Amino acid sequence: MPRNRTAWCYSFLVTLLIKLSIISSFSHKLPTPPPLPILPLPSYSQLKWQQREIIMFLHFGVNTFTDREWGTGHENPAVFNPSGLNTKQWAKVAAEAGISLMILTAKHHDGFCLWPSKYTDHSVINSPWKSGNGDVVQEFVDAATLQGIDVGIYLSPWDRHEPRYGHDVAYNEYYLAQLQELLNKYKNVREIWFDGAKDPKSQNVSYYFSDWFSMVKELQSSINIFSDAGPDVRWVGDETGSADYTCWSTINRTSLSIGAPNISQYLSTGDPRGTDWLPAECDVSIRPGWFWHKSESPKRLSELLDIYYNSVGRNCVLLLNVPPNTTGLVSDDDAHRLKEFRKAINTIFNKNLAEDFYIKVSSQRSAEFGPEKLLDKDHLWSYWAPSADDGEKDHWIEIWTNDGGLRFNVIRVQEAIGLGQRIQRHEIYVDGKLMIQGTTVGYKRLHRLDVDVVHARLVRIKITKARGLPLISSIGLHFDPYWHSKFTAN
Ligand code: FUL
Repeated sequence: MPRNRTAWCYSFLVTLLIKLSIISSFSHKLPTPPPLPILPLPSYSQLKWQQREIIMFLHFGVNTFTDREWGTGHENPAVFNPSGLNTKQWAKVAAEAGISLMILTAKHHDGFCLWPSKYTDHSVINSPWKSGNGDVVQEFVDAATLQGIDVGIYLSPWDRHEPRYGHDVAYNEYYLAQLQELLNKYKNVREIWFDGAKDPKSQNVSYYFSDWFSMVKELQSSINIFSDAGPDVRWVGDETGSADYTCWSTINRTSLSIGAPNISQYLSTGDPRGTDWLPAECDVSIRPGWFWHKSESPKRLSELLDIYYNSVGRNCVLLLNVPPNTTGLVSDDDAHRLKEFRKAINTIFNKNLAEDFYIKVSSQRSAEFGPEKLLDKDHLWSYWAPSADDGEKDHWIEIWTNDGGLRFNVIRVQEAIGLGQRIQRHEIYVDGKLMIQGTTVGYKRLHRLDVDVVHARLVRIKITKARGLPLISSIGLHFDPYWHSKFTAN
């Protein structure tokens, strides 16, 4: 090849490469960053807790054997004698119900401890069960761990047995000693439960909550502390398994105190102006009582589904109590009902009918925040975001089909709560007709329509009021065959 031809080729190639790199540096568009969050935000542990949806509570202790709900504290430890206690069975029942966290009453109001506490005689040590050598808490933790289920502990502040109750310093020292005992011995406790229940006629004691909470976090930092007033999870204000129609995960903690009267409505709704992220937990029992009683039976499936819609479907976590019986097992009736409950939830929600249809949105922030994010499996960090300056008063999502083929009775909407809870009001139209006038959404909002089934062409979800731009992580249309069904679901 002649020399000047080689030089020409070389300079041509170099020019081409420079041009290509200039073009590609223009065409390589970096992704648009997520919008700014709106405070307050959940902590990492609170986000994990929220995704659990259903937690199992287990009330077990001397009351199981005395057929009471609140023990007197004078029970003889000899009454605690389960003939076939099998915590593996509890964990199996929980696993089959899709539960990822179980909370056990390590000590209820009667003061009887299910673990061999060295600070009291009122415990399994003085019971005939395993000749006083047993530890229910340890067996519970081991069985749960084996099933890959996390554990939580309830340690009743009110103690009707302990003679130190009524003496502030002495009782708080005793209580803190037991907290240290439990949280040092049993690792990876994910939730600790403090309630405010107490007979007004019993002695007065000031609980040193700040000391308790600091000690808990010192011993296990990823734990969520539940109480009427948090600091991580708040009580919803009732024991029916139901939150208010409007339910914010935000609230002002300064307006709360543990065991205070007249705050239940505030606890149930939360506060859009709240400066604390403190989501609500709805505790309810599968049976009328918290402890197992021979005369009682589990709630019907339809009742459990109502509870699910009114708790998980209103931005809360459901804490469902399933009490072991005198044998030390979850009763067959309860286990069976739980299995049905899980099956029903899966039947309703495993199929998202919206997936088969066309989704249109009022606008989008950029290519990364498009409507396809509404249908993927990530319900936290992948979300649709409208454009900040689309000139639209309301932001909306439409689900379309040309043939009227939408057949559903439940609508699901979820916010990207990792960036704050925002939606204050929303409306849902089906074929132009207003069907739902909703308020908050939060992690998950479920609307079960007041009809057996809807056949439609167009569903429009309109956000009419929000703290900032709404960020929606998921939507769904579902069919609930248990709703108003012809056969009785029981
Ligand atoms: C209440 C207690 O008084 C009940 O016995 C039950 O443990 C419930 C979950 O919390 O405060």
